[in-house]
Amino acid sequence: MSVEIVRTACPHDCPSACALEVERLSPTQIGRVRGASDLPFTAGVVCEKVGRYAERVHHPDRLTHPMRRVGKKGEGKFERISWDEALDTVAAAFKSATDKYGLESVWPYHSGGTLGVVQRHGIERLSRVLGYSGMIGTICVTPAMSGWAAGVGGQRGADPCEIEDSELIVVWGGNPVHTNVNLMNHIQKARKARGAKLVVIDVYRTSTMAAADIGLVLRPGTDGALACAVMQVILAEGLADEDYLAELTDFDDEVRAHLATKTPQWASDITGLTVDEITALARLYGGTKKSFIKFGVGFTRSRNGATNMHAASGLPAITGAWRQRGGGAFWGSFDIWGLDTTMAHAADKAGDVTRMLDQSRIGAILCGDADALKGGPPVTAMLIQNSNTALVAADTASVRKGLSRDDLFVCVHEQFMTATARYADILLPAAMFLELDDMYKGWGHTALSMGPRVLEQHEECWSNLEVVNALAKRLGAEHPSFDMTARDLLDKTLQDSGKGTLDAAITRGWLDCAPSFEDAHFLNGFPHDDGKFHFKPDWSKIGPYHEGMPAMTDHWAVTDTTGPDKPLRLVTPPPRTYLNSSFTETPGSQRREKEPTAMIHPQDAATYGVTDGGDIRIGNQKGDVVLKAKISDTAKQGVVIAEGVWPDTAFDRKIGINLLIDGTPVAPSGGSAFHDTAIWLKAEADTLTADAAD
Ligand SMILES: Nc1nc2c(c(=O)[nH]1)N[C@H]1C(S)=C(S)[C@@H](COP(=O)(O)OP(=O)(O)OC[C@H]3O[C@@H](n4cnc5c(=O)[nH]c(N)nc54)[C@H](O)[C@@H]3O)O[C@H]1N2
Ligand SMILES: Nc1nc2c(c(=O)[nH]1)N[C@H]1C(S)=C(S)[C@@H](COP(=O)(O)OP(=O)(O)OC[C@H]3O[C@@H](n4cnc5c(=O)[nH]c(N)nc54)[C@H](O)[C@@H]3O)O[C@H]1N2
Ligand code: SF4
Ligand SMILES: [Mo]
Repeated sequence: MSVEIVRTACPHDCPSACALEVERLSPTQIGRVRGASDLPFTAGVVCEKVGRYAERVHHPDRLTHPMRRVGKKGEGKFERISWDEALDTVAAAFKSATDKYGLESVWPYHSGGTLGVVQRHGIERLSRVLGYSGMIGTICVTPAMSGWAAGVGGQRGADPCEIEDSELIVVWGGNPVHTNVNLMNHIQKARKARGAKLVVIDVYRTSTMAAADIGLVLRPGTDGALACAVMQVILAEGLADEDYLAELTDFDDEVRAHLATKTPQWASDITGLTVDEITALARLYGGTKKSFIKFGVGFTRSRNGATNMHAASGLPAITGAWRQRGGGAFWGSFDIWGLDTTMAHAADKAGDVTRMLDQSRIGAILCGDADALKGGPPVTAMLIQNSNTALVAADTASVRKGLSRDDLFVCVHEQFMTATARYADILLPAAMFLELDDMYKGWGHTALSMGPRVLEQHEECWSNLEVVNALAKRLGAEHPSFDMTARDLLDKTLQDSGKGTLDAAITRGWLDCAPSFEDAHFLNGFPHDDGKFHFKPDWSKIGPYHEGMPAMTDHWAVTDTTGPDKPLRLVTPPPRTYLNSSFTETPGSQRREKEPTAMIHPQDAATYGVTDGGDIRIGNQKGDVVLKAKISDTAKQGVVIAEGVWPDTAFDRKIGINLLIDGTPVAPSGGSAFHDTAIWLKAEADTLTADAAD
């Protein structure tokens, strides 16, 4: 068999958007997948789950043809139908919803199954052109973005490839060994080349922390307190760059007096770190100008997530590290791309959408909450692409109750029979990235990776764009994009953005969209009206839920309340080889992840009579789930770590762990507090005894 190496890019919901080299064994079959070496951020590295993508793209359980539901909603019983019949049914359902309740009762819904410029957001054209409800995508990075916007202003920062020039790298609230593996390669280069130190700040001893010189394990949702105390020491010990503060920030006597009270002892009481740990971090950070903070998103998935990001983002302003190559900070590059998506996303019609619904509040929306529905009509018809919302959204019991409504029509376009797919009235088979054309914004670096098609169409699987275009025709939607292929739209987008032709970009493999060093480091000012970093943010300009947010860099004590009924805190971070609920179907990932596990501190294990490897039940007012216990002092006492959003089948009540996650929007702009849940815990034998006694 002749092996051809073909270039494309990874579409998955990951900051890396790796440029890939795929072994093509035939027009319908691939072998190994490797990272391309010429894209500086990818640098030949790829995660293990995509390395063995043959397992996913050639998976026997892929959906292969359109289907109509024959069982109950959620049951997963379907019969085969043709594409014409499926699309006619969806169009008729949308029209009848519109006739009854108006255009806003139809809600096209999507998430990050693919990050493709064309295939991900193309669905929004339905809302923009036809007047359906639109969606504000909040499930992932909104709290991080809000916190960064409050202080820094724009969504960019120092290029992560500069880490190779750093002397001190702080990985804060992220676990790149699991979630952004290429970053580790750049960190290791800095350590080898110049003995750079790596500090990792997390709520448990992650795989990334295992590689660090210094690991700090704090209590969840307390990063703002740590950041304030580090600033207090730096200011008190004369390590701050006072010129920088005066020139490029709003730092004043009020902020100085405020931070002076945030002593290491104060922060120690909140974070659970020792005074020595906090002071040592402050002296190390304050004494190293070439210091690069790489923020993860994990530490923002708390009720106070945006204020934690805001507080920590002030550190490079205190030391003036922004002035240095290899210094400053980065969390995500969302405003660097300069893409004109007038055609690809009908961006010129974005303002025509009359009702924007919050993606994260899908449970409340589908259950008829008037506030979540913005006082408008109920949602009675949906097209869902790229999302396994029934499993991954907060408050999954409400999501499922909503999806079960008899008066709601749901079309799901999916690759597998997911929890969400089971609720579909019409279920459509989706193509995978190797079978379609797109390009991907590497939001954890600065390149736009080109992802041309590698394989022929699989069975009857269609791309997102093909489904949306075909549906638009049936619904009478008028926009030139509905007559265009993915390649047409990619070429048009690139050319309209002054980035050349698609063919040229594909030949290159990727396009660098990095801002200049000065812009990335805000040397000519921060993207606020006054050009300054804000220690005193105006939260009211950032989002609607700003009430009560702190006026200055601070710890905001609003995390889920523990008490006698819920004494512990649950954190649910990403595992290494499942990506949200994607890859939970691949044998290689299943072998590595094994089963849903909760890591429990030895003292808690003793308190609750938990044995290593035994079953435990954790719960709150929303419900409970059973997991395997692993006794470990990886986190602080009182903190339970359960990696992964496992499929329903892994749980006794056939509903996953997000049953326990609260659906209230995170301040100030929404999002979900996935790592901020107060819980009770029982050894499962106790539960059984208690149940038997009832
Ligand atoms: N293998 C794998 N890769 C992934 C994903 C996956 O599920 N699996 N998900 C993808 C997606 S959608 C995204 S958005 C990115 C996210 O990637 P990251 O930026 O890494 O963020 P998270 O993965 O959400 O969380 C990472 C870490 O945050 C820690 N954390 C939680 N709460 C706190 C806190 O209060 N303080 C501190 N300091 N740390 C805290 C968690 O313990 C975890 O180790 O990764 C992507 N890549
Ligand atoms: N407890 C807990 N919950 C979390 C998180 C957490 O850390 N803890 N993380 C949260 C985060 S950061 C995020 S971003 C969300 C992610 O939530 P989702 O974006 O819903 O992520 P997935 O569960 O991976 O589901 C994506 C689905 O899209 C499908 N898909 C992939 N490509 C395509 C395509 O081209 N077309 C179509 N039609 N479908 C496709 C996949 O098969 C998969 O079922 O989950 C959130 N939920
Ligand atoms: S690291 Fe992320 S972008 Fe790279 S191949 Fe893996 S999932 Fe895809
Ligand atoms: Mo995400």
